Order: sequence, then structure tokens, then C-alpha cells
Amino acid sequence: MDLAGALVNPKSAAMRLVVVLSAFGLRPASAQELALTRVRVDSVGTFAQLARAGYEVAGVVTVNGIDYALVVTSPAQRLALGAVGLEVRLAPLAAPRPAVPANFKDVTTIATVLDSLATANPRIVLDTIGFSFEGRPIHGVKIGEPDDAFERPNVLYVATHHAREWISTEFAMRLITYLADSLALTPNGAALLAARDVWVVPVLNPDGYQFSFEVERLWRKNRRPNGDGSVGVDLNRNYPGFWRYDDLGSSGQTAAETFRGAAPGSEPEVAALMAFHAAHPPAVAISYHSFTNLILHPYGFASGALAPDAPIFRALAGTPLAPAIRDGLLETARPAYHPGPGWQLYPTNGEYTEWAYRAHGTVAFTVELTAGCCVAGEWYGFEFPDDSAAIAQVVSDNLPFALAVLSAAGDLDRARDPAGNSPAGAFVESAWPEIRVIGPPGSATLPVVLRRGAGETMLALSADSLDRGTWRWRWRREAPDIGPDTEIEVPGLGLRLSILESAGAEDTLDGWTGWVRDSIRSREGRFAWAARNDTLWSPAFRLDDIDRPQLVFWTRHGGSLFQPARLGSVELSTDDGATWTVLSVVAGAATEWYPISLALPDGLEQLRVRFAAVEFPWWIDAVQLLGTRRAPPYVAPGGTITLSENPVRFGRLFFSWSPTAGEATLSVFTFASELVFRQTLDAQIGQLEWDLRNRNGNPVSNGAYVAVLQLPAETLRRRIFVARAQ
Ligand code: 0X9
Ligand code: ZN
Repeated sequence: MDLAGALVNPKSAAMRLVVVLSAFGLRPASAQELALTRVRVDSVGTFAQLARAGYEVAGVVTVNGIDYALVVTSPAQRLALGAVGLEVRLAPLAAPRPAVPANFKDVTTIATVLDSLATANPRIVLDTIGFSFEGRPIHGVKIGEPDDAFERPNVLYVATHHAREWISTEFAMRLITYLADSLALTPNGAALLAARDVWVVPVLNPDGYQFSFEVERLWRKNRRPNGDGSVGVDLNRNYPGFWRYDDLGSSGQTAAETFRGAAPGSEPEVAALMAFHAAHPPAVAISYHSFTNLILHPYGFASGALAPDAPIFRALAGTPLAPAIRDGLLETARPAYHPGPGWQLYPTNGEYTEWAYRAHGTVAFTVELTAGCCVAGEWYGFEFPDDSAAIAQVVSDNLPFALAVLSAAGDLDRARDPAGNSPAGAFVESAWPEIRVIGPPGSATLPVVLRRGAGETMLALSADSLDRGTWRWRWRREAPDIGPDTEIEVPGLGLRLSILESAGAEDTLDGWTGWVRDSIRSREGRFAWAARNDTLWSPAFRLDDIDRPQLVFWTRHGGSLFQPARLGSVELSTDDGATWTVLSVVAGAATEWYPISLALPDGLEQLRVRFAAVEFPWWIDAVQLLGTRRAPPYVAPGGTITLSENPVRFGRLFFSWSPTAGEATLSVFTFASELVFRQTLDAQIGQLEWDLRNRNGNPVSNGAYVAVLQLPAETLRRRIFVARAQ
């Protein structure tokens, strides 16, 4: 099946009309009630079809080898979905609904509990960050010092943008008691709390939350009447960040679950959280939702979009192989929370973490709490069971990440992942087809020197506004024609590495075997490698005398639906294929190409790579092996140019070299290869003065230049940094 075709043409999938309610002998939904519903998925096109119709695909289950998307539907919607040919069934419920839950608390009870917590513990201070559409207070709970100090980084935990996600509020309530009653009593915990301003908003959407207790358990939005009989705006689509970017990531239909509202920030609940950010901009934030076991981070608005601060997000959320949150529920179907950019679930626009990151630089995560477990392989869904032990497990599973984020708020540049790794400072994220460099914030353009054989090209990469993060920037441009043995130097970031190998489906498949060539191309090329259940094998590469080896590839994938059995696995062998180690796994959906850059262990002599697709429609192209050669391929000439000073702080500069017979031509170029100065003289003089003026007689601007001295027997180069006081 052509999955990419199915993405743009959902109707290409075979469709059936089958509406079966209560197929599993479970509690039937009443005539008016919303119910978690399974919609049979014939192709990934079904997801796009559901998203465009304004459904929030809450999860996926596979029963007897058939995939079903889980969506919340009304009886009328079930009929409508059936009428367009989708097979619709009610999902089985994992637990009975108690009339009065023992653990979950409605808004009135929450207010009472917060009052008594604050009365009992002076470290808990109650505030109101605003009011809901129906006029309910939105509580902001401060833990620690009652005042708000500029020098203490703000940390925010916010729960229940979505009314029905009760477990997220219950987690937030227990987080408050944990921080104030347990953590604060340990010496380290007390010191940590004393160095932060910590806020918890346990219910951002009190109207919807209360409605889900009193009327409709599976209500999602707030309770604003839309004027046409429909009610509610999706608060997690109403923020100004990328608001209405497209109709896939939010809906313009008032009745839809993902209705974005009439204007960005139109909802009082969203306006309250925005005002909170203006007054107390959080360094870090976690927005708790349920369900599916995910740690999502910006960007999420478009498939393939990577935040420049991805190294920071990754350091905290972990990698798919070493994720920051484990799921300890008994018999859980998913042993961990999968970390990744938001679009790997599905794209959203007007979403909270995205806005907080763009508007305030907040390192903000969405945690989708556990999918739970386990009735005949089914999920709890939104109705987390009213079971103290299971809730306690969710709390203990989630505390380590909440605390890691709290602790990292002090210095995100040095954030540590659970394995103790900190985010890479500067690195080449990709060498081709796009050259991308990540590094600390700098200026809008970044000079890069490419050397291949005797040729040298200077490029200026640029960072657009979405590439300028708080902690890292990304500079990029289309790569010129480069290939193995191209050396890449980024003088401003002290990076110097080589393309050791590069391969793509376009080339003659020298030694690469296993996948088919597909015409879904990455860039200019005409082909990519593609597979669903096959392994792509590389030939063996030598890595002698290579420091910091790195594997880069461009990829897209049709969607693993985060089902643990479906993934793309990137594996390494250092013994020519006798044994393999998993380096990384790829999951989720990506409809656009994006690069994955993986550090390889140092000290390898030989390496083979394989990409194993397990029930995972996967495309790969532009595979690159990068690393620093201990003996650089660019052989420095015997002589050198000596400079009177470098960086140059005054108005003139002397070049000198060992005098020799013949002529010397000295040229100075900008990093964009523009000639600014050239003079030819007798090489015996051995010295030349430059007044730092260009060929029009104007002083050159401060910045990096390259001097090239051509002597009869050799050509010498020197980098010059002009840094005069202005
Ligand atoms: O759709 C949402 O707002 C969140 N999921 S939920 O099932 N709790 O409604 C996820 C938002 C995370 N961001 C992206 N997926 N881009
Ligand atoms: Zn949610």
C-alpha cells in the first residue's frame, strides 16, 4: 500500500460501514453520552481524516491484528463516522465508574483540600491566577517561600487543560503534598525549594472539569457557549503560538473537540495562564495530560520541525532507549514514556508548551500520563481507575522527571539526563542535503569552511527566528555538492570534522542492501530507501584514528502509533555483523523528512550499521558518518604566515613569512569569499602591511577573514579576526 499516497488521499484506503456498539458486552453508553470509541484504521490516512474532522486521536489499540484509533464520540458522531465508511465500536471500559470516586475530587473538594493543606503547612501558599468562563477561580499554589524573588527561577506544573484527564489533576495535588511535606523536610530538598519559585496549577479548566464530574465524564474543552448551540474551546489549541497554523493541528469548527476558539488567547483560562507567564516567566514547565505514556516537547506545530533547543529537551526527557519516565503499573503494556517532539504524536497548533517556549523561552514539556493497564490488553483511557495503589504508582513514576526539571531550572545549559549526560554544546546536526549546525546563541549568520581536495568553499549559514532558541541556535542552508572527505570547519564554534562516508538511495548502492528504492525523495534526489519490515544493511566502515564519530541520517516514517512492538531500530556492529547493539529507536509518525544525529562510541576501529523496521513504514536517505580525523586530510603547508596580532584590535596589521625568491601575492577574503584586499610584491621582502581597508578604501567591518599568501612553492592560509573597538 502506498502510505504516503494514503496520507494525502485518505479515501484511497478501503472503507467499510460497520457500527457495532457494546460489542464486548460492556456497559453501553446512554443515548446522550460521550464514549471512548474505536475507529478501525485502514491506513495512516484515517488519522489525518479524523484530525481534519476535529477529533483528538487519544490512542491506538490493536486487537486481533487490527488497529483502532481511540476517539471520544457522541452517538450522532458515531453514526456520522459510520456513514463515511469507518468501522466504529465502543472501546471496552477498564473499570466501573463509581458514583462518588474515592480518589478523584471535583473542584469544590479541590478548593477545600487546598485550603486545609495551606492551613496545615506554611510552605503552601494559595493564590488565584484568574477566573474561568463561568467565574470559577483558577488556583495557583506556590510551594516554598511565599514571595516571588527575581533571582529564583520559576517552575510551573500545570494540569488539566482537558477536563476529562482527571489523573493529571490528581497527580498535581499529590505533587503539592510531596513537595511541601516530603521534599521540603530533606536537607537537599529544602535547599532546592529555597532556590526556586515553584507553582502548581492543579486545574486550569475548572468549568470543564466540574462538568466532567456532574454531567459528562468525557468532556474535554472549556464551557464557553459558541453561540451556535455548541459548547467549548480546546484550551490546548487557543494559545497565540502558531494559532490556526493549519486545520490539521486544530479545528475551526466550533463543535469539534479541537476547536481553537475565535481568536488567539480568547479564553479566560488561557488568558490567565498567559498573564501568569508575563508575571512569573517559568524557566521550565510541565503540562500534565492523559493518556498514552509520552514526554512531548516543542516543536509540535509541523511534522519534522525541530526546536534549536532540542539538545536541552532531550537531556531532560531522555531518549527512547533511556527515557526519563518509567511506567511501573502492573502489567503495563508500555514500560516507559516515549520522549520526542510533539508532532511525533500528531501536530498541534495554539498549544501551550509551544507558546510558552516561543513567547517566554520556557523549556516546557507535555507529559501524557500512563495509558494504564490492563483489561484484555486494553487501556484505561481517560478513565483512570479509582484505585489508590495505581494512582500512587503513577505519582512515584512521575516524581523523578518532575524533580529533574525542577533541579535543572537553575542552569539548563548543564541539565543532566537520567544517565548523567548533559546536552551537547555545539555539533553538526547534518552535513547534507542540508548543512545544519547547532551551538550556543550567536549572530544571525555563521561562517563555515568546506574543504575538499584542494578546493575550499566558504558558506554563510543562517538562523531564522524559529532557529533561535534560548539555549541553542541552529544555523542551516542547502549544502553544496559535498561528499566523502569533505572537511567541515566552523571557526566560530571551534568545530572541525570530516564526512567519512555518505550514502543515499540515489547512489549506486555500493554495499548497502536490504531495502527497496522508493520514489519518495528526500530533497533533490529521486529516491530514498524504504521498508516496513526489512533491514537495511551498511557495508563495513573503517574508523581508525577518528575522534567523536557520529551517525546522521534523514528519515520520515509512517507511524508506529507508539505501539511498543512497532519501531525503527538503529543498530551497530563492531565485529562485521556477528553481534549487534541497538543505538537508538525511532517511533511515532513523521510525514516530513528530518535529520537524526547520534553520537557513536569513541575508539571504534570498524563499524557496520543496520536499520531494522519492525511493522514500521520507514524511509531513510542521506546517511552520513562524521568524525574528526586525528591526522587532518587538509595538509598544512610547511611555512606559516605570522600576524602582528590576532584578533586585530588596532588599525593596521603586519603579515610576515620566511623570505623566498620570486613573487608573493597576499589576498584577504571575507568568509563569504569576497575579496577585500590584494597585493603582489617581491617575496624576499617577507613582510606586508594592511591598513584594514577594502579595495574601495573603506575600513572593513569587524569579523572573520582569511588571508591567502601565494608563494612560488606553496600557498599559506591564516584566519584573521578583526575586532577593533567601535
Ligand atoms: O492534543 C493535546 O492537546 C494533547 N493530547 S491529549 O490527548 N491530552 O489531548 C497533546 C499535545 C501535545 N502536543 C502535540 N501533540 N503536538
Ligand atoms: Zn489533554
